[in-house]
Amino acid sequence: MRSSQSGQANNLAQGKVVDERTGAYHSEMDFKLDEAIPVLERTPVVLSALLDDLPEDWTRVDEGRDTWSAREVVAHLIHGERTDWIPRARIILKQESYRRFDPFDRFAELKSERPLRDLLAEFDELRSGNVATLRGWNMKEKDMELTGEHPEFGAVTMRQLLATWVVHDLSHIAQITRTMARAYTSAVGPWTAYFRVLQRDVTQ
Ligand code: NI
Repeated sequence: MRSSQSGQANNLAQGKVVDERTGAYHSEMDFKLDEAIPVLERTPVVLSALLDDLPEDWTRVDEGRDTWSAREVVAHLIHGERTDWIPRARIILKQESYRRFDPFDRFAELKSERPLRDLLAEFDELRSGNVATLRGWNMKEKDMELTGEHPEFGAVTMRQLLATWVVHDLSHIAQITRTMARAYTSAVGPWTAYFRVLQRDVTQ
């Protein structure tokens, strides 16, 4: 059964997807650009609301060796705006004979000591520009099937790249909130047992 919200058809097209191993299910959505963009444009707002002007320790705690603090995640997101999503989408859209992406350096520019407010402002500005570029391309459904070549995965579609951009945002927001929650692992005392996020083996 389809329900509608503010005149738009519901897009829970795939219905429930069952994990055969555990029997658990979740529902999924088909990728639609006009549903993806509103998430992409909210991420800087979400991060600024969460992090700007917070007592600094919250933004510097991490989850241990080789893990990232909130500051480092924001620096990583800035790097993605400059070098990953839109540059790769542009390579796909041009459909020239050489369509291989440059590898994305996940560890570039992480250690910036600039004020977090500057990092958040830069991320906001870059993302606004990139969303404007994405909208300006005015891509159609058929453009979503165009492909580029990922250095590890081989052929990937525009649809997959843009869906990955959204999931990348959401997973880093989850990472930041998880890292912050874990800073109080000892502080909550016995309540630790109630929170999956405080169990050290939970990484997502
Ligand atoms: Ni990432």
